[in-house]
Amino acid sequence: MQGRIINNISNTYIIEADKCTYEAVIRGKMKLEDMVPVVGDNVEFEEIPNQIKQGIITKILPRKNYIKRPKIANVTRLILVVSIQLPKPDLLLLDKQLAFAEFMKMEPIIILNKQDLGSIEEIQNIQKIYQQIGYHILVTSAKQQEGIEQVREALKGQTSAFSGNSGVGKSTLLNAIFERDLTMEGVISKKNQKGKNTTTTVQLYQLDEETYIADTPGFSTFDIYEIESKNLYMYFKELRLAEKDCKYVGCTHIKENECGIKRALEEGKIALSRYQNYVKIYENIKDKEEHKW
Ligand SMILES: Nc1nc2c(ncn2[C@@H]2O[C@H](COP(=O)(O)OP(=O)(O)OP(=O)(O)O)[C@@H](O)[C@H]2O)c(=O)[nH]1
Ligand SMILES: [Mg+2]
Ligand SMILES: [Zn+2]
Repeated sequence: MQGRIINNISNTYIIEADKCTYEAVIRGKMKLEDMVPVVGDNVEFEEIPNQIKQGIITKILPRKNYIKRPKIANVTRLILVVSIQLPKPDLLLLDKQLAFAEFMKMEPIIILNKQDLGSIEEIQNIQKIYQQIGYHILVTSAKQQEGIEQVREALKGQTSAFSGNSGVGKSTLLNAIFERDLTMEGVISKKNQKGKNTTTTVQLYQLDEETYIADTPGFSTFDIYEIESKNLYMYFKELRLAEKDCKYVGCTHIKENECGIKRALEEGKIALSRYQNYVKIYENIKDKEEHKW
């Protein structure tokens, strides 16, 4: 049989197949190979005779991609959630995640949530930066269920993962999309010190036949360091475009003169915050590279 892993807690995997869920373990000899199944994997499994909806996973089908932290496979769309207030927009994290999405070949979509807490001007300032680059940016108010239909539309036929700082409203958005309280359905959230529910494990939800959505504890610690510093500009779409006007091979776009990217910045074709975040992330990665050995 074939199915998709939607949850994993220690050695137990929950598989969804033909509208049924199965509780499965890994076949003993599979553990010897280095591939271990993760949430999002499509797998082959055998039903255990005489056991109700229980199985043994025998094979992982080829993956489109694989994210290490949190462990999840076959994510085709990354939904990057920022809130306009509480917490304030973290554009450094957003730009990091956008670069990571480009690197991993996941299509990113930005959701600007908590519209009700911000002024039109604040919202438009952020919208402008990202629309100019060509990113899809949706404005929502999850708590008031505003803008949810356009989010559902953007998720169709994809496996999407929601990411963003704690408290931006990822779980609230998911509840609005599914029109039910998902966080109450499983052991996916626990109360943090402030007594709020915070997501702690990866769980895949099926919206319709071909649409899956992951609630995750967030990708804040994810491996941006898989990108080499010299290649970072390629994952900033508007920087990549301007790079053709750089004069020197191996231009880092930071200290050099006659740099196409710095010229585009001066001409207002690149937003200052994007460039500043590029420099910060570049130096971050560079630092890691130099301390590797
Ligand atoms: N005013 C306002 N509050 C919102 C909105 N969306 C979510 N909230 C509130 O923001 C708080 C955090 O929302 P969550 O959905 O738990 O945030 P999260 O991103 O899942 O947080 P973690 O699970 O910790 O990563 C809750 O108190 C929500 O009620 C919104 O559109 N407007
Ligand atoms: Mg949450
Ligand atoms: Zn340059």
